[in-house]
Amino acid sequence: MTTVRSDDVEFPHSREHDVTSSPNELQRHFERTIEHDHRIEPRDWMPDGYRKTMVRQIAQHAHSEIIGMQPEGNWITRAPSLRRKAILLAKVQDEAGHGLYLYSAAETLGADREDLTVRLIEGRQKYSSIFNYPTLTFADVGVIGWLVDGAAICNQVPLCRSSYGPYARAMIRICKEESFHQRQGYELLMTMMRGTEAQRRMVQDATDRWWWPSLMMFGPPDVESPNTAQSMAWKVKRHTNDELRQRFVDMTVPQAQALGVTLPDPDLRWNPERGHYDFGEIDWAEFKQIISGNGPCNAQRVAARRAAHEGGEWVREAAAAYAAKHTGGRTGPDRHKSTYAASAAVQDRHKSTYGDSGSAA
Ligand code: BYC
Repeated sequence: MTTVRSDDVEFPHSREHDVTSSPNELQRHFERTIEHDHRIEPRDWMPDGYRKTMVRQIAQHAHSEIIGMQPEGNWITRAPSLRRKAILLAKVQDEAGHGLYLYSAAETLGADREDLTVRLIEGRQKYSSIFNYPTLTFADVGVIGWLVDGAAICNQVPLCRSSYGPYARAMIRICKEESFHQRQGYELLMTMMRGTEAQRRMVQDATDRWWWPSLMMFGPPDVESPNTAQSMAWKVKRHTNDELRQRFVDMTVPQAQALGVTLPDPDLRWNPERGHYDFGEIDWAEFKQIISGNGPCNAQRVAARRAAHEGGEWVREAAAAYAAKHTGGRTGPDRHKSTYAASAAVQDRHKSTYGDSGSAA
């Protein structure tokens, strides 16, 4: 038996095993990889359900980064100083980069980026609810950095230990940048709070509007989350939605106090028995409306994404023609496709040998 892992655990590698092992052995190997906290890599055998879950989550995450450029992008031309404009430009550009890492991670699972984009603009794939609210004043830029990026960090730091290798590695860099984004938001708000009474009112108003939507970013309550149990078992997610939401509240309350703003929740108070802050009921009806496409800005966000995609068609064509000329016909996505094709070919050989039962959904 070939062992390739560097630690002390005797560990068969699925690349060696793919063509010789039975479906049960493959499944066991996959489970042991997860159990030992190793990473699943693109060429490893994985159950179809795992692949689908990873494509779903990574694609939604990628779409969120790209759609998430819009609310803040709204303020680039109206930033109040050259310094604030440069910071905001850099931040929005970072979000584009995050989207690209994530689409690349999805491609390692055999997803096609063009197809994912079409699913997004046809409303067949989700993106984060948070980006369907309008940015009404420049204080929203600061509050997005503080609360939205703060929530993103709480949610995404554990994803650096997610079981799918390319996703976990992408998250490391994304989290470093998100933490810079959060600090820039907080610094902007501290500056405004030291300014005029009107500026302080703007910060409070933005906090009032973004607080509850930020809590919704963590997803439905655990009891209503259809994906959490399986994703936790596969170590895709390391904490439940409610655990991370609580962590965010506990982290943010002292930051609000230091800033001098009030969080808009009369039920928010320290609970010494639990060792956590209690907080009020989230408006889940609003959340459901938003993720069903009926939020204040859903139509506008998707229309802008569609226009950018259609307007960029000639650029993609030109880039593909240029790449084909310089690589003898092999373009970037094809490189991933060949990785996937190799992994799919191995799985197909299994199916022809053992039937479809090797794929545990
Ligand atoms: N918005 O069973 P559940 C950023 C969906 S980017 C919309 O709990 P799961 C940033 C969920 O997808 C922030 N949909 O699902 C960018 C599922 O749908 P389907 C994005 C939501 O996957 C630019 C259904 O509801 N972060 O921070 O176990 C500028 C049931 O939910 C939402 C990520 O994507 C939502 N809020 O857990 C600034 C992080 N919540 O497909 C900042 C990665 C849930 O079953 N993703 N849904 O119909 C995750 O960690 C998890 O996917 C979630 C949801 C915690 C979001």
